[in-house]
Amino acid sequence: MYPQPHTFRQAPEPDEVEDMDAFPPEDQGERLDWLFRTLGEGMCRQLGIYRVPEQLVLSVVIPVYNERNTIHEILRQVRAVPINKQIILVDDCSKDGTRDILKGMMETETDLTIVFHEKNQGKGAALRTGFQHARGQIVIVQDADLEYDPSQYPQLLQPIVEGKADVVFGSRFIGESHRVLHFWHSMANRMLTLLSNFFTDLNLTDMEVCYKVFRREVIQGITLKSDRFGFEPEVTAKVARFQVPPLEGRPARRCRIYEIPVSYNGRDYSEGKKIGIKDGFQALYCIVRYAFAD
Ligand SMILES: Nc1nc2c(ncn2[C@@H]2O[C@H](COP(=O)(O)OP(=O)(O)OP(=O)(O)O)[C@@H](O)[C@H]2O)c(=O)[nH]1
Ligand SMILES: [Mg+2]
Repeated sequence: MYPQPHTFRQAPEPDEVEDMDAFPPEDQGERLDWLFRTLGEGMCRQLGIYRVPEQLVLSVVIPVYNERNTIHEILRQVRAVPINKQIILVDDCSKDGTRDILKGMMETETDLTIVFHEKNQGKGAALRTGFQHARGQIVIVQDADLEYDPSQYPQLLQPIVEGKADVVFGSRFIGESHRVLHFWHSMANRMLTLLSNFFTDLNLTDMEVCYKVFRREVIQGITLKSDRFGFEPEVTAKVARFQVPPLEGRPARRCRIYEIPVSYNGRDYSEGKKIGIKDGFQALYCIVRYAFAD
């Protein structure tokens, strides 16, 4: 990772923070125990009730570019998730007033780590900066628009919490509710996923999804180069190749990847959708490039 020109304010280390949204509060833990005893594991799962260990800290990395209409609401939703969190916001040199909003928050909202890029570089570059500041055991990517629902974090984390996965991808195409939008856009997504799978030998259904969750060692052990939306195919190719180092007699192994259905409240171009055909071609290029090169 090469250094980015940026200024930042680092929130206190997660385990030193006293007034974080600590979870579960005592009675919450008891309530969960009661639910698990009464309903059983299987039923709780079906109802979307999951346990997240109290000592777990989730680093939520939010790349932000011109999101003044949604920044307050996305932060409210992220904070409302009952998990210990480190929230990292990376402003990618917004021009619509978002930067001033975040500067104001630096004074008052001490639970946030806020980083400012001095020039616009793209989502991939913003994420690289964010990952460098991550201190939690697990790291999730959260877009700053309101297309994805943070209340799904407990479910997305579950395969890692249970020790079954090193990386979890959300998927908008396997069952959860989603807004019905453009046919050709979703076809392009599926074609890009297919081509990516062809080279990575993974059977993902949604390579371009925002919700990607990593054990911190994995994402900090990968060197990322794409500045813009090439991040998605690049990180997918590199995760597919990533070797988890040997541990306590266990040999090195490939990363274990899970997919979890996520809901998707996609926005339309009239509502601020920015991604376009150019980004599709860039993704295509990145799929082929990172299949063969690091
Ligand atoms: N478009 C864009 N987004 C950026 C940039 N830097 C950071 N981001 C953030 O990256 C996230 C994803 O960007 P979006 O434009 O929503 O991309 P998307 O969800 O793939 O596509 P849309 O359909 O346009 O929403 C958002 O949180 C942006 O604020 C940038 O240079 N351009
Ligand atoms: Mg978006």
